[in-house]
Order: sequence, then structure tokens, then C-alpha cells
Amino acid sequence: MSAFPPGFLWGAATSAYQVEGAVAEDGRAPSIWDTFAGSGEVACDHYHRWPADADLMAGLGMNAYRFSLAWPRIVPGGTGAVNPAGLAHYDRMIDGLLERGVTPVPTLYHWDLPQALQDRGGWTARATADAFADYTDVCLAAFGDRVGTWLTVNEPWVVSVLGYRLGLHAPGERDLRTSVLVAHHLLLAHGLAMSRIRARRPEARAGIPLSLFPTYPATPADAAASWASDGYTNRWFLDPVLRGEYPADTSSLFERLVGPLDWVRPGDLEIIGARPDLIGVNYYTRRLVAAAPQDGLPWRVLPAQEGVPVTDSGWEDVPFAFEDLLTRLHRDYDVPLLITENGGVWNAGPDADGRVRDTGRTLALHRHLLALTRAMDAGARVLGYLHWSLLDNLEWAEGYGQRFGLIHVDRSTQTRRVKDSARYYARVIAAGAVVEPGAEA
Ligand code: IFM
Repeated sequence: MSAFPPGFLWGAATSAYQVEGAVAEDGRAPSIWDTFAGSGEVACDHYHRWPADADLMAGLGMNAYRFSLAWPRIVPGGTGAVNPAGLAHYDRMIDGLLERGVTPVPTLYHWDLPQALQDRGGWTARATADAFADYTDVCLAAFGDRVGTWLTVNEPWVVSVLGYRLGLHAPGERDLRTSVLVAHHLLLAHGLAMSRIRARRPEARAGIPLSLFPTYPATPADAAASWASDGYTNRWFLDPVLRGEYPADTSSLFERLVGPLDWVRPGDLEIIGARPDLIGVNYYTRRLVAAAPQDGLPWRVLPAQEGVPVTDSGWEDVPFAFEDLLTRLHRDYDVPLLITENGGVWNAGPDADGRVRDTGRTLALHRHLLALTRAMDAGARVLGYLHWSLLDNLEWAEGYGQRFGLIHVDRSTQTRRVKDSARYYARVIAAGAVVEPGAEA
């Protein structure tokens, strides 16, 4: 493929708690992440510095920015009173992006659940999905005139598994049954939000960003385990959203492990399965799986394999899996795709001359974009590419040590430095085609 189609979105992504800071300003109430980690007080100070950050985006030629709206700023109690100052902040930011030629692509929920809702059961309570639908309505009424692309619930697999089975993310619970229940409520929240978007803004396009892991058997004998693991991480979310049903094999597995999934009510799957306009693809790495039980599940995800390149956080850097994923999504689900996250950790900092030579990211970006074009050549319908992340930001429980940004952020001064990878990305955007890395690598 020589060039990307007209209208292709080129940009980068962030989320509120990871970049904004200003956690106690303008009426924002605490979220579950303030309670769980409390490390987002300043973050990248994007709440105050977004105009300069938007200038940087525009300067790099980006025509889209994925950010998240903070529920605890807009409806601080989770339900009920709307905070005008919270709305005003995003109102200014959306206008500021549009003035710079940058399309706003907001995510409605990127993990910062108002603590007030957690106190009432959080995502274990079905009422939280209803509260999310009402909060979606508030956002649509405020921004729907200027926002044409909406993303609902970011990565329900990560929220339900890391937050409720492994205890690694807020709210830190460790129970498989609760995790499966929460996954259903997150999917229901997505479905209810979609119906509000359709009702208020039928012309808008909307979908759910999913964390998707292409999964491969370690040996031919591990094929069944690999498929089961794929059901757990990928199909459990893709199938209900795009086919209106949970995959039968994973349902049986869960029923065996946790008993009946009796929180699924009649009609839920019709709500969840109302066809979205797109799936947001968050892709980072593959999974290699062996048929050996681990942590209560009948498979084991293998560590990075010897000889396979890894990022600075140890994730295998395997662009072929990105291509496999996109062609598989096209083949099995035939749905438009928006790459809502792709990237990795490369921790390079400024050299003595102030330049950030993050060659690893530049090379990975180049190879992932080539994989993307191959998948598009094979038929995948891709609406845009939003790199994770715009800025070095708060990597949740990992803190600030993992740098995912195209733009370097000095933690003590908040100085921004455009990394070499961002300069390379700007050349791709300007060309509308995947150019070779040059001086950047
Ligand atoms: O930083 C996260 C993001 O919030 C959600 N997707 C994965 C990223 C990298 O781990």
C-alpha cells in the first residue's frame, strides 16, 4: 500500500488520570485510582498545559487526539449533580483542539471511576452501568455538537482482570467470579452508552477500545489451550459486542470455575451486541500459551522468548502479531477498526544536546506501520492510527518509570521534548505513507 486513505486519523492517545494532575481542582472528586495509588496528583500537568501540548500535536501534523473525559470531574458523585467547571475544562479543550485542526476523540471511561460509586459497589453493581449511561448523556449534551467519534469503556479485560482477579489495578480485588461479573457490567455499560449515543447523535460513530492479544500455541499440542486463552482475553469481549453472544467454550469454562453466570439478564446481550461503528484496537504484544494450569486457569502464558526482541518493559516487540490481529479481526468480525493504542516502553532520555534518541520506538513504529499497511492491503478497514502515548505519563501501578511517550516529559520541570520517534512519525504523517526512518534511527 503506498498511501493511506483520505480522512485517515493520525494522532496519539492519553487518558485523564495518567496525564492531567490537578486532582483536587475545579470540583473534581476522588476516583478509585486516587484511593488505590494516589500518584496522579501532578502527572504531566496536562490539565493546565493542554494548550501547549495541543500546539505540539499540531506541529507534528497530527489531526486527531484521543484523550479521556474524567467522570469524577464531570459528575463528581458518579450520579446526580453535574460539575459545570468540569464540563468547561473539556469544552475549552475540545474547542482548542478543533482550532488547531485536531479532531477530538474522547474516551468516556478510562478507569477513573468516581470513588463515590465504588463506595456503592463499583463495577460489581449493575447500577454503575446505568450511572455510566447517564454520565454519557451529560457528555453528549455538552460536546456532541463537536465530537464525531466516541469511545466508550477502555479495555474491559484489563479493568476486570487486573482490577478484580489479580489485584494489580484499582480497586485491587482478587476473585475470578467477581472479575467475570465486572466484565459483564462493563460490557453492559458500553452497550447502554452506545444506545444513548445512537439516540442523541445518530450521525456520530462510536465503539469500544479493547486490549487485544494475538495468542499462539507454544507447540502444536498447545493449540486447545491457546484457543481457550484467546477466549478469555479476546473473544469474551469481541463476541458479545460484535455477535451478541458470549463464546460457548469460555462460558462453559467460567461456569465450571465460578458457577452460573446468573448476572446476565434477558436482553443484556441485545444491548451489548447492538453493532458498533468501530472497534478500538489496543495492541502491544502477543501471547504464547502452553497447556499447563496456572493461577486457577487451565493454561499458562509464557514469558518473553529467548531471541525475540523486547521493549524496555520486557514485552515482546513482534509487529507480525499486529498484522495477524488486524487480518483476523477483519476475517472473523468484518468491522471497521481504529487503532486506539499501539506503542511500547523505551526509556531513552535526553542526551547532553537535549535530543531524545529513542531509536527503539522509531524502529518499532516503522515496523508496526508496515504491518498495518499489510493488513490494510489484505482488506482490513482501518480508520486511523493513534499512538500510545503522546506523553511520558503515569503507567498506573508501575508509576512513572515506564516511558511510552512520543514526547519526553521531565518529571521535575514538566519540560516537554519532542523525541526522535515523534519526528519520524511527523514525516510519516506528512507523507501520508510509511517512510523509512532516517536521521531518527
Ligand atoms: O497505559 C496503558 C493505557 O492506559 C491502557 N492500555 C495500555 C497502556 C500501556 O500499558
